[in-house]
Amino acid sequence: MEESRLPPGQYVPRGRPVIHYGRVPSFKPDTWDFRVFGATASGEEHCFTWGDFERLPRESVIADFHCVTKFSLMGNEWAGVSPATIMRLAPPDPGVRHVMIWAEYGYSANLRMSDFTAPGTLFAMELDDKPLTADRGHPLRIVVPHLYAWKSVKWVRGIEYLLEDRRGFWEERGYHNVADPWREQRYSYQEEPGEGPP
Ligand SMILES: Nc1nc2c(c(=O)[nH]1)N[C@H]1C(S)=C(S)[C@@H](COP(=O)(O)O)O[C@H]1N2
Ligand SMILES: [Mo]
Repeated sequence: MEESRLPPGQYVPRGRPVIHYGRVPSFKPDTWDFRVFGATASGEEHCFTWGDFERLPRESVIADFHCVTKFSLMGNEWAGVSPATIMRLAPPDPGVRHVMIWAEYGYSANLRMSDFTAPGTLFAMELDDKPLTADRGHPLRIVVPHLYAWKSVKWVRGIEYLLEDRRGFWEERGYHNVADPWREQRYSYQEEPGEGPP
């Protein structure tokens, strides 16, 4: 393992830990939907069924990911739908600078638009050529490999375009609003002016 691939304070564990808050939701394909709401260009909400979502063009990304509890999972190959595809079909208002990712049971994480559209960010449906397992976020999770992994929301059900930044689940509970592991942005007390909502 190249030393340079591991952000400060991180280690590579033996297994591949699965971690989340609360229970693993069950997937019901008939009622599952993916909603794009908030500050859309048209002002209307967009809604994708599972059938719609499955037919979207897929891309893949190979990336490491880094949990703030200090383990890193190296060399994951994710396949799924790029944020650019969603933004093309459900465009944001030009003033949108932030996105809230929403999951089952109300889990959420906020992203700057620049992190949402970064090259490694993907709405993943597969990991290492297999559909995601239930505990890794089946049927859909976002991966934001360049930020701490609490931003890589599992069981995603929608996104909300934001004109003003707002904290998500862990960001409200003392974790850093931006969450760059290379800068060890772990906790909200480390935030510099401009890195979080007032
Ligand atoms: N919906 C949801 N997504 C979540 C979480 C969660 O509690 N709920 N935990 C996050 C955290 S803290 C981590 S480290 C990663 C873990 O992903 P993994 O289980 O695939 O290792 O999922 C993230 N996504
Ligand atoms: Mo985490």
